[in-house]
Amino acid sequence: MLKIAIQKSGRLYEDSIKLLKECGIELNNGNKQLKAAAFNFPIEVYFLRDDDIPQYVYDGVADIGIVGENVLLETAKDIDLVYRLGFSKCRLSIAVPKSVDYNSIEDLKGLKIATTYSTILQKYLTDKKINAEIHEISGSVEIAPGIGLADAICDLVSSGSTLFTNGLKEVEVILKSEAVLTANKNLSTENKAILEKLLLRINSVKTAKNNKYIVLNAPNDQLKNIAKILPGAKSPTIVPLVEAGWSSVHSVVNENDFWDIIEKLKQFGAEGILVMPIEKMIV
Ligand code: PRT
Ligand code: ZN
Repeated sequence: MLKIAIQKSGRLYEDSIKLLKECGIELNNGNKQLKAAAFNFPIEVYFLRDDDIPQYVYDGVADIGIVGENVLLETAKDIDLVYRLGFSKCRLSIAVPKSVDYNSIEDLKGLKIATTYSTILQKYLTDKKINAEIHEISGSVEIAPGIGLADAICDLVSSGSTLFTNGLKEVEVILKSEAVLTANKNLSTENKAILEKLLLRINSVKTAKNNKYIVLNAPNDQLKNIAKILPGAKSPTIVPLVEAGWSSVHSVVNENDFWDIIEKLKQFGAEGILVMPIEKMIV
């Protein structure tokens, strides 16, 4: 039985549960209890505060856990980062009052910086050879400059509206963070095998999200050109249409190249292009 720790409530909770669901893992009960077993996969889910998850994974109370990379790095526990999950994206940044004339990182020298991320900030300042004072506080970091507690802050930013409403501007990005799957370094052979199975499922869900299934009609004299730009999983499927001289082409395209490919397909005379989401993709 593999024990996975996820956040009990907060920004990571819903996407963590959704991921398990997309992996076909059904839980017996909600997050009202401390833990819930899955009835169709050998996994047990522990609902915890995100800050505690790295410690529990390190101690082996949980075998694996989902946390923000920011929390993983701040707690600095010796556990593995096994998969970048791509949700709860944010950045850890330094911000100063809007009125401050800021030109380079040198301008942080001698300042007092309020943060809840003192470990990551200290490492960053040391690496950049900046001597500044770190003032560790436990919350509402964004109000620190306004009440005269600090000259600058170091906090998580996503839309930037918290900084904006507090009269601050983002001047340095220290870390780009997202939710990650972490694991204890000494998993049993049995649990390693379960983790491998889980990773296969996670990977197929993530790959599917990054790809689209595409179907189109093309004139036969352009099939060679079209096959070149639609590699698909291996190569495209080509089926003749009833109408002479035309074929239907089926393939898979990556989200990143999507519009480039569509433009080229149109140049090669493709018609009736259909694009569909893929639920799972095992490559
Ligand atoms: O109760 P528990 O301890 O489990 O939860 P928590 O309150 O400590 O964490 P929670 O749920 O707020 O965040 C969990 C994780 O979500 C973080 O560790 C990050 O990895 C990730 N995440 C993504 C964020 C944000 N985006 C985010 N915007 N965490 C916090 N914020 C806060 C930020 O601290 C600031 O106050 O939102 C504000 C800034 O947002 P914008 O949109 O105004 O820029
Ligand atoms: Zn927390």
